[in-house]
Amino acid sequence: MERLAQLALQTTAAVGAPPAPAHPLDPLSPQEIKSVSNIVRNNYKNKSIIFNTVTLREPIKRAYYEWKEKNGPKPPRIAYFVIVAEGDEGVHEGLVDISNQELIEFKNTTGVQPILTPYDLQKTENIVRNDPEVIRQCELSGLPKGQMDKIYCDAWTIGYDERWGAGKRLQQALMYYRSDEDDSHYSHPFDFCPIVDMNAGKVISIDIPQVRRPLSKFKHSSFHPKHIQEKFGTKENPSGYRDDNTIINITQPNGVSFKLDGNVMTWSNFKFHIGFNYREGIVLSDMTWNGHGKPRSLFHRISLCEMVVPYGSPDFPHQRKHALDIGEYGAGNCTNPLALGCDCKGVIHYMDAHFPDKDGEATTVKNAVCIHEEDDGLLFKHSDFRDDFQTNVTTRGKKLIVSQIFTAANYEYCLYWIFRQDGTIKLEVRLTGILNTYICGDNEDIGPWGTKVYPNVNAHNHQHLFSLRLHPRIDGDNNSAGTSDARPSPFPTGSNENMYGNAFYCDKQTFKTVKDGVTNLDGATARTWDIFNPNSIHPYSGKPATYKLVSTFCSPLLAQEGSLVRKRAPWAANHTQVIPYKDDQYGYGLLYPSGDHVAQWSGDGKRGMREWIGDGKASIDNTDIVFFHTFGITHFPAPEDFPVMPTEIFDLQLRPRNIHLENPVLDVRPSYARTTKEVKANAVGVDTCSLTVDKSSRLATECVQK
Ligand code: ABN
Ligand code: CU
Repeated sequence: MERLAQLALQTTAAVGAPPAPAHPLDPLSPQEIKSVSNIVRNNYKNKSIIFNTVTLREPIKRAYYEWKEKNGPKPPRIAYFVIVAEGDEGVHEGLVDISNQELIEFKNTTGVQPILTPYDLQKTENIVRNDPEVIRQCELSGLPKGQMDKIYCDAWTIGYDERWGAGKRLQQALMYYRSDEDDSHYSHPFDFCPIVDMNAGKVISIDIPQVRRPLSKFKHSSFHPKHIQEKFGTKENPSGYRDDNTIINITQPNGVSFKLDGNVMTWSNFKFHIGFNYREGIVLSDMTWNGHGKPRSLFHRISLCEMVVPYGSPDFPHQRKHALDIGEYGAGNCTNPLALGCDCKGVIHYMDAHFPDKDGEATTVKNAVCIHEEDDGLLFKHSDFRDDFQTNVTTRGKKLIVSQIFTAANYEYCLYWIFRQDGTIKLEVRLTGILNTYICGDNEDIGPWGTKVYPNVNAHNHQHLFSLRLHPRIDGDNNSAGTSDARPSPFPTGSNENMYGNAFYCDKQTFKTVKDGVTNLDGATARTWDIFNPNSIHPYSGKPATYKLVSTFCSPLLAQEGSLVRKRAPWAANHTQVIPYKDDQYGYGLLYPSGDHVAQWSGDGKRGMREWIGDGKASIDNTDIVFFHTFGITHFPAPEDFPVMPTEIFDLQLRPRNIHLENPVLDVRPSYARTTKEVKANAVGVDTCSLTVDKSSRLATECVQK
């Protein structure tokens, strides 16, 4: 029996244990974080330690459903921690049983490095500013003496550099100059890159290009109001902002239609748990659909489990730029506090997120998760031409949005998990923030590897690729997956089977083994993917209950075989991988496809996805599976992306197919409905949307322009 399954049998909490939250998947509370830190600190009394991670170790799937569905014991509260101990290589990591106030495992893992926290990033700038050789290089580049307070660096993990391997904890400092504190430093990159040993607290090397590029003398380009005023302000319009700033509000006079019980959301027919952790950020679990009193399970767990941003410049040391932002920094660790009416509009419910600081005290990011509803346009409509379209039913929909925004140094990633009333689950990503920039000389030919987005500013080509992790549970634990391709009939025009040449069909291939599950988008066949329960057959269509993944923003990974990024992000080279699910010894498993400790992994050996794929022979048909989907875009920068990018939007959808008996939104109250008889009798029918009813909609001609 797994250790956690054994622990699940001991249900009483020890004296001094903090109260357990209501739901076993709830993130650790501030009290729980503190209590874990105390236990860990006691165990490392003789060492100087820095807390890196304290997070919930989610219960194994079986224990969870035994509690949830079979009246079994509540799974124990287990925390996973990572600390860095002075003088020790690698990480110290382990597990604390919070309920029993007991350290149940701890070890020093070497050859790996921990995730970078905001504390680690902030520390580096000071180290760099005070290093004599960095100061000399800044001055050589043209920085006047005594201006080191104007030097900034974006601290990145080194990725992997074979000169040092994984023995030291290293950052590469991407260097910039800010002419004043409110400037955007990305207009003024330096050409050299210091390497910082974080544990030693010093610069250990500086990568300096053979051809030097002096610091740009061009004025910075920025985007704060004072800079907009400088750029565009006129006597008539001092602010410089265009004057089309009429307000659009979302009004919900009767409040929201979602219900939150702690972290458990009920909205429309959906029910699911909203979790949040340092690494994946938002995690949606135990998702069910309850249509007409029949609850059905859909997904056990959905999250973004990894991402990579590989850059395309062949010049050393830019090959090191391939941030695995979720595994190396954390979509949770880097999450923003959100502002009411700014980041999302309407009637908002927020959830806070809690993390340990370096001393193990709990810190809180207020308003880390935003939950709200918006109008979703038409849900369905039909009118009858026979009476000039007066007979009609028009039903508007609304959507539920669970969102967060995280900042990966220069970039912002805005993540919107969107639920539609018809059972569709959508993930929308909005990419904004600032391009990673590098200096270019006045007349330099930068080749095809980037774009000059501003004088002396080269923005390298790059990609933003995500791994979406779907653990389905459609009508039960045994699920399958496969491709779905639109194909013309294999029979030629004029043949008995295709006399007129017009026949086409949907070619569905079920993945039998892990090897089959490694597939790619095929634009020529409008490929989608099915995740389905082969044991749950629709009474009309005879087809299995399915969630269909529709995802077209699927750039191929452009780095070649043998490249560092291909080795370190083995999941990124294909658009799908499907793995039979296995619990970890100590909890929920198969989480991170670039491994548990991503920073400074060389990409060699079997970790994460490479280990899970193994020889590819394992069966994935009609069993408990995890479906990984790589999606994202390739970004060839343009001047329009500078000094800050207008949001670039890409998305994907999971749509129910052969799950519901018929259109699942027939029971959404129509906005307007008039039958043919009502039209003939001049009766109104149902009307919740016309100008006489909906007081918030008006004719533009009747609005006073201010
Ligand atoms: N994109 C690299 C990165 C992410 C977060 C923090 C620092 C650097
Ligand atoms: Cu980009």
